[in-house]
Amino acid sequence: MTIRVGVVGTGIMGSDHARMLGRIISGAELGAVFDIDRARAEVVAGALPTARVLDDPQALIGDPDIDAVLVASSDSTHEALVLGCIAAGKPVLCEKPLAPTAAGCRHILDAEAAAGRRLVSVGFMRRYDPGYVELKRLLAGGHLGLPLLLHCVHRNPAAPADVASGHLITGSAVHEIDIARWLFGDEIATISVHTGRSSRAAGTTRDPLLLILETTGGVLVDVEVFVHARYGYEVRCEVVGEEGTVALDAPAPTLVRRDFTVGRGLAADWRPRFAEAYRRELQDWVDGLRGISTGPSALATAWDGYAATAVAEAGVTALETGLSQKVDLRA
Ligand code: ISE
Repeated sequence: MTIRVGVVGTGIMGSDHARMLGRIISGAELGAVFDIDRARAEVVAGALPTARVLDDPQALIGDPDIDAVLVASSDSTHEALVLGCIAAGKPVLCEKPLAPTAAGCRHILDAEAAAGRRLVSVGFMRRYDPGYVELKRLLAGGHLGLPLLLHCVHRNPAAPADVASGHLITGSAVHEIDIARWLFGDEIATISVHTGRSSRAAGTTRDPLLLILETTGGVLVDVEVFVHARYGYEVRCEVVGEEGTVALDAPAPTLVRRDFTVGRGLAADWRPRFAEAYRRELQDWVDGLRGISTGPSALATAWDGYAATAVAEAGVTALETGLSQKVDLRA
């Protein structure tokens, strides 16, 4: 059985996903694509013989020849598209965020509950990164003893200047929010956000930001998010436990010796850094739809998408007010 996937949004991420579904992921084919820029959708479909270009995303969702939908369009469109998939009874993998507001995510939770079956997955791909997977395995095996702290660094070389500072939380640090919940199996109880001197490249945006989160189990998590770091893309973290620590440091396959120095290359953005994670995530989603999964899935659920957005939303309030915020998740 082959899963015919429709992709909504063929920008940077959507076109990568479409190519992977069409060429690399076993058991899947690209059935149709939609983008507000039809020419962009045509380029993607042109490279894959099975794909049609459709002019309406809701028509793509309802198309009888489409078995499942991947949503990679702009954030503000996610809620309506995911609700459309639930109404059509189609499984959907939605790029993060599930919806930009916690209220929007709650609509999705309600609709999925009313539908009576799990249809929604959210693209928090780091859960499939071999480094994070190993970190979680070590934690679960008790190798570090009781976890106490998680230190995180999330740096991008460049980003548009003058964007709302909260976007660093909702667009970037939201990955650390999800990974902290996933690693420790806890919700986030509080969040505070700290600013200091900003990079001049950021314009009016406060960049970097320092987030401090506390999980319901009492683990403290600090996140440096810095999207004008210039030198390269880097995601690192270290868990400190009672018995020891474990660090995740982006493994670059090459080591360059030159000019009396030894150095590892760095990615320019998240796509090469997390290419394997994206591949494994898509394969797991498709295997689940085909009913051939060999173990439990790590895919983020609608609840995970809701929790991440709710924490990020509280983070934006913390940034704006300068006050630590409690995160109130619905029961
Ligand atoms: C960006 O906004 C993303 O969505 C990527 O997934 C992330 O890895 C990147 O660092 C973010 O800035």
